[in-house]
Amino acid sequence: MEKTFLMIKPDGVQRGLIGRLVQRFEDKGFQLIGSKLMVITKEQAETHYAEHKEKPFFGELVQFITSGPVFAMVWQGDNVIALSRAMIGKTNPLDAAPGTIRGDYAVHTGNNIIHGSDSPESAEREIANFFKPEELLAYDRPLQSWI
Ligand code: RTP
Ligand code: MG
Repeated sequence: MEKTFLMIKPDGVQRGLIGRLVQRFEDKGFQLIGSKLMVITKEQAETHYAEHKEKPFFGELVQFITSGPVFAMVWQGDNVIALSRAMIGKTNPLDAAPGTIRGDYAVHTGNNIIHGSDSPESAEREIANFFKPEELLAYDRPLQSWI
């Protein structure tokens, strides 16, 4: 089944949103198969955001994402990559529709609460950057067939 990497950024952790955000993905029907509260290293941050290396905001982005604890998660489900991106909303909260996470909780692009992988290739790379294989659990949920 498809997997994605979601990460509640330092602003989301500081604002006490972990529980509410986890709830949204559980309510949708996705399965949490790994999670941890962690302060990510500069190296992990630079690898994670490597596609933005040449952008003017790269330094600020790495500084922000390493500035405090994040809540790193791996979620599983059919089409979880695209569906969780839809739940997260557009990068700039000005464009993010109400009802999306960024639409509901964010005001500025720099503090946009949560990250979600944007493709199967990114998901695989990002999961490997933050989790060891043994930190991900496979477990049956009897109600899964109703989702
Ligand atoms: P993310 O990777 O964090 O899930 O966000 P995203 O896919 O929606 O957006 P992306 O283009 O990958 O940008 C990564 C993060 O960089 C910051 N950013 N700042 N100042 C700016 O113009 C700017 N553009 C992007 C945001 O924090 C964005 O989430
Ligand atoms: Mg991105």
